[in-house]
Amino acid sequence: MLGQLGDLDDAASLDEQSPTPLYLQLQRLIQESVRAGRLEPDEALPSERDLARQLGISRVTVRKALAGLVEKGILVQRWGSGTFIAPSMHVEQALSRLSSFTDDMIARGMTPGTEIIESAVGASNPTESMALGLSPGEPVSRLQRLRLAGGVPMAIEHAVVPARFLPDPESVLSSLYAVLSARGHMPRRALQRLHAVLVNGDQAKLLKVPAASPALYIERRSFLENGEPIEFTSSYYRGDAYDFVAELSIGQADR
Ligand code: 16G
Repeated sequence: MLGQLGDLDDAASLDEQSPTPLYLQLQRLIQESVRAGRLEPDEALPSERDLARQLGISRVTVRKALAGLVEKGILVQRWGSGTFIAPSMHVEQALSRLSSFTDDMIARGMTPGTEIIESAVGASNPTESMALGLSPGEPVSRLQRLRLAGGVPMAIEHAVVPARFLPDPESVLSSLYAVLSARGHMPRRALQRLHAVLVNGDQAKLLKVPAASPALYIERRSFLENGEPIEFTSSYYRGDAYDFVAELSIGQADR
């Protein structure tokens, strides 16, 4: 099995003289192999003992390295059967369809999860009033959530909804769109813009990625059938987990 692990069976890749602790070097080696596709989702890692022997390091060091990667969601430990590369969490989302996180994950056979970080009603700030077409200070419900797929953090979302459509943000326990839809306020159209960013320390902790990892910052403004703004959401999506795909066709004017 070690033969399939590419760099991992190259003991020379770990440098005992380096100021970087060996467990961190091993973590980087495994992460790099996952990124490069040398280690595939669901692939089993050799046992701690085999890894230690092969790399010429102690089992304690191997255990520490693996535990750190389990913590980050890169490896999973299955009792009785060993340590595996985490299942693929790569998601492609069509940019042309208005869908909710919950529906997107279910459509891909993943179990959506939500951890509420904060939910509160307050006076809209100038950015929120502008985005939602509200009078300055008009009340808004704010909802900050960590979104997960199969228990793995995928995105941090900060949604702002005019309080007249959602007076009780604490009623949203999982899907925002399900709650809005049940109240007859389902978004029908949205404008979205996105750009690349690096996550800050707090975001990295929540998303369980190394500090300063790449992410996609996405802003969505959605509207009701009658054109009224219903949602202004800013999200940080893990850059390694998401592809946004757009279908393009030649417009009338170009033909
Ligand atoms: C998506 C939307 C977000 C919306 C959420 C509702 C993007 C970039 N963002 O994550 O704006 O609030 O879905 O999902 O697609 P929910 O109904 O599962 O809460």
